Amino acid sequence: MPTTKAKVLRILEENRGQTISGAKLAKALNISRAAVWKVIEELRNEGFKINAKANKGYNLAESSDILSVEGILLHSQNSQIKREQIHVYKTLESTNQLAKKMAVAGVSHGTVILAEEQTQGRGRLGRSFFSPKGTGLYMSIILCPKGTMDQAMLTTTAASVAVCRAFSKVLGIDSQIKWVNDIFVNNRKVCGILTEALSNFETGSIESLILGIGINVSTEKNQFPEEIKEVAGSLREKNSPNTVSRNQLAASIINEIFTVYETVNPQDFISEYKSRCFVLGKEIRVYRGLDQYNAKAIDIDSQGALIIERPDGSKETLNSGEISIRSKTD
Ligand code: BT5
Repeated sequence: MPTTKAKVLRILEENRGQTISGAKLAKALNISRAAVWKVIEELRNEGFKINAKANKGYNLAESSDILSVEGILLHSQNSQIKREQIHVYKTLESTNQLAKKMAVAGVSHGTVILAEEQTQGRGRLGRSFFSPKGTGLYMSIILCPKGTMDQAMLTTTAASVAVCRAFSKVLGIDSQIKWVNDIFVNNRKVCGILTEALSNFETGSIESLILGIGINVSTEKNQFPEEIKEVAGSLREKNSPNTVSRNQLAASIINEIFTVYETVNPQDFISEYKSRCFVLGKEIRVYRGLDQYNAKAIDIDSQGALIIERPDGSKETLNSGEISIRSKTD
């Protein structure tokens, strides 16, 4: 059941930018005007930009961009996602970390965890993901597949395509994929995906997949730490006229993920993945554990693995690992 606060927020979200009288809100929710005022104050304290005009009422400013269950539900056409499956936090160490705990505790397929900020956002192989407050989208989706490890790879592939589709639909932004899980806009990494699997020790089957998605929405260039300044970028650059509603973007990504996840024929999204994958045909450097070598990126197979060709002509299929594109001088 939504709380009174959630109900007020829902009405404000539905009428974003328009002023609604306190009396109308009070009547719609069957509470006193004083109670409405109290809830408005609570929302303001949480960071929502709500304007109050004497004798007129309240409006949620167009520029207010705080993540909320109500905001996500409003933009979600996916009837599968339920209010109680969306969990929004101000700050977390890592949404993937909490998602894992919740998956172990047995939450349902499709549960989503979001945070305004992560203090220990994680990348792959023990790396970190810079996750500052209020300017990014950091979320984890718990999926309970019936399958083997292959599905983890395919899920990351599907998720990359889903995120690109959401960027295009919500923002009209064209994006490219760097195998295996990075999404680039204007040659800069704007999104990273970390898929973690929880498997059943005895049967070896996967019980849940945690799909962690981190996006720089409006993080400014000078906000990024020195070591990633050259590679990281954001969806919305400074002074851009476009505002990005993170709730809308989150809803669209969730929607697209369910759509691709339930695709019967993975080849549908594999072909889109390939067309967006900018490493194909390029000379690359492969890093696998302590080993590293040169190769050419040839193709993506039906599972999302990268097929490469070594200088001696031998081919290899990479299920995981790290690559970089070599410049002519490398
Ligand atoms: C990733 O790892 O890019 C996966 C990132 C997944 C983050 C999400 S946020 C929600 C969920 N909860 C978590 O704790 N994690 C997931 P990887 O391919 O290993 O890339 C990490 C590398 O990208 C770092 O070593 C940096 O070089 C760079 N990097 C770090 N933060 C970045 C950022 N905000 N934007 C662009 N590049 C970044």
